[in-house]
Amino acid sequence: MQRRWDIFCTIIDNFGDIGVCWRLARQLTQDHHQTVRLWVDDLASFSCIAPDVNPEIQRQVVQGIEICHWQCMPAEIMPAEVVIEAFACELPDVYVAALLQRKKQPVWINLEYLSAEPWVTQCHGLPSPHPSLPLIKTFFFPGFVQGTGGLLREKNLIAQRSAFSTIAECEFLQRKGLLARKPGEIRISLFCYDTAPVTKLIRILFESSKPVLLIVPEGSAAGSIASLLNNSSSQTGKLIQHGQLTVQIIPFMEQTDYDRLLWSCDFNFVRGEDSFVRAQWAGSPFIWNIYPQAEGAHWKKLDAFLDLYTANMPEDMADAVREIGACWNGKYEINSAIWLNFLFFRESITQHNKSWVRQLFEQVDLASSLVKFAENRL
Ligand code: TRH
Repeated sequence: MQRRWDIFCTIIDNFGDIGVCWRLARQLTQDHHQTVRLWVDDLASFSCIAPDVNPEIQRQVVQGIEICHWQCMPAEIMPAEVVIEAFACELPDVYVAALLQRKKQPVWINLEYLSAEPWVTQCHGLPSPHPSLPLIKTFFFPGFVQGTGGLLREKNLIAQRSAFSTIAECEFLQRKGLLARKPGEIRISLFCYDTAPVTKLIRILFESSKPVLLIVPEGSAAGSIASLLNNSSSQTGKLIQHGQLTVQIIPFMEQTDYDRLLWSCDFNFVRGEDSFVRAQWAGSPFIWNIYPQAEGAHWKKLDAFLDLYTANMPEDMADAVREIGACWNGKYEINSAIWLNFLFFRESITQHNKSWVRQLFEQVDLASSLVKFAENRL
């Protein structure tokens, strides 16, 4: 049934919150024919991943989704039938007051961050009564296993991925002004936090026996690479050459183009939540820079994911994956041997990723889980 959905997103830092909400909004609209209104508190950041969004316009329709700035919520707001509060952002008081006026309780979902930790299956779907009002929220946890809400995955993902032939890749590279593929070259995309040992990686890549193209979106990693290579500017479009290594600094891409960038690379360094999931759909070996949390809470999260992901790998391959993951997140120092060991397993990791994706496909995707959950409640 076509329902009305309100998704609320505050952009705390970075792009993960809006990245997830934007994908979810598009999947609910395109795959499930739902009517979606997306409330965002920072349209300028949003427009970095969705350039069709005009940060000057407080209320606009993009790809069939009504996008509203939080500030433009009228006092007489009519709430939707399904309300998603993304990542525990707090709904505006006026909206909560309007929810109370509804004859039928809305389906109010608190969409949580992604984690592979075992407790997620116990908390997914738990009710959370409002402390003072007769309203109930439900915790919805994305995840990698049955008993969670699943992962964001559009219906035509596999079809699109398979249609990304060599010709489609060449067209994409050309359209984005990216260097064409050279024979024998290793292509790497690099998206990471400031804490990642980028300069160490660059020194390792200098020594590569094969040509390496490192594609880096503009930002602080690009800046530190440019200064390491004695290049005064990290302006976009810039090519920096050092031995076998070429670095191409690129502007931030529209989200679906970023997905294609991941498809076109042999290795993807990704971070946070959304690019991390997209690297898994892309299928090439990936290295995850996890969002650092207070008191090292992210280590458990990293281990929980690696436990699941490496479960069916031979031991030496699992060790290589674990080792580079630990180093990239700052547990030990990364060095050439660790990188070369990971590189050695390139083909087998790619094969493993195919079965990993098949395993993930056995789960219902997040948007479908949400639609089903809402429909059962309404
Ligand atoms: O930006 P992030 O670091 O987001 C993080 C995480 O979500 C983290 O869990 C959360 O706590 C924190 O934000 C607040 O990384 P993430 O999750 O990969 O999101 C980046 C988004 O940006 C993703 O949707 C992909 C998109 N993107 C583009 O659209 N174009 C680009 O060129 C690049 C590099 C990314």
